[in-house]
Amino acid sequence: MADAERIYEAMRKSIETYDSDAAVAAAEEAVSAGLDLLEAVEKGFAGPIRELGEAFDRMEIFLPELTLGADAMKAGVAVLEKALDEQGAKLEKKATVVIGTVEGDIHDIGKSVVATLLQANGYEVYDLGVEVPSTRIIDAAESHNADVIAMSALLSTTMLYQRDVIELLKNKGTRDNYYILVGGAPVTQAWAEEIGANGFANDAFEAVQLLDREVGGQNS
Ligand code: B12
Repeated sequence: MADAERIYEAMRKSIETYDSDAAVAAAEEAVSAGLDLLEAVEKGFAGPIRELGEAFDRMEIFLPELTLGADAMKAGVAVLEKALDEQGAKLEKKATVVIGTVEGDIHDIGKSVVATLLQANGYEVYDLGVEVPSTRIIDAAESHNADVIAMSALLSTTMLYQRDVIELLKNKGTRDNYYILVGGAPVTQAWAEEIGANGFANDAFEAVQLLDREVGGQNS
């Protein structure tokens, strides 16, 4: 669809030029044009932010620019999230999910996309934010009577906290109360198996499919 391509291009450009207002405007256009919002996140925003990350690795841009690009993406994604939340509010709840980015890790975009897509697909989601200490994740899972604990880690150093949470749960004797889902750029299926998580997903779409298969519907 030509209109979609034009909107994706405006979204891409907003990230490349670090322009939050343009990101919001393009995201609003995506919503009013009725585009598939997950596809819009991937095609419009996620590709360019990863390219900025690569430019950062090559030292062509520096941390302040990467941060501005991420801020633009967050502003645009917030618009898409709001629209997705409204879709989710109309659905019957499938299960309760507590999600957060683990201790020491400030990356929140991917985690928020996963949280939003789960919510849009009928899950009750408690998003604990970023840099969440392991004990807080466990406390929140208990207090919300969660079925699923979902943990994001974008750094190879912080993914160790995904294991930490599982070990703490084992020590408390409550490990089997939860379906534990892990993800984030450095996380793999092999890592999920090594630490004794129940599932791993590469992206938000896969996360919904996996939970629908494994836990979805248990509360309905
Ligand atoms: C944007 C970005 C930042 C922004 C974050 C802004 C924000 N508010 O989130 C800023 C500039 C602040 C930043 C900071 C840093 N960053 Co950074 N960052 C990135 C970058 C370029 C993109 C991440 C992103 O948002 N992608 C877009 C989203 C949509 O994709 P995603 O996060 O991968 O999420 C998808 C999947 O992974 C999955 N997913 C994610 N979470 C979960 C959770 C579950 C449960 C499931 C199922 C799935 C899932 O689904 C998501 C949606 O489809 C990556 C590069 C990359 N290729 O990932 C580096 C990257 C992650 N950063 C890196 C580093 C090193 C840092 C810093 C340490 C840099 C520094 N020198 O200060 C700091 C970290 C500080 C800290 N303590 O956390 C490294 C990590 C290397 C490693 N393996 O350890 C990377 C890989 C860059 C690189 N190649 O070196 N970063």
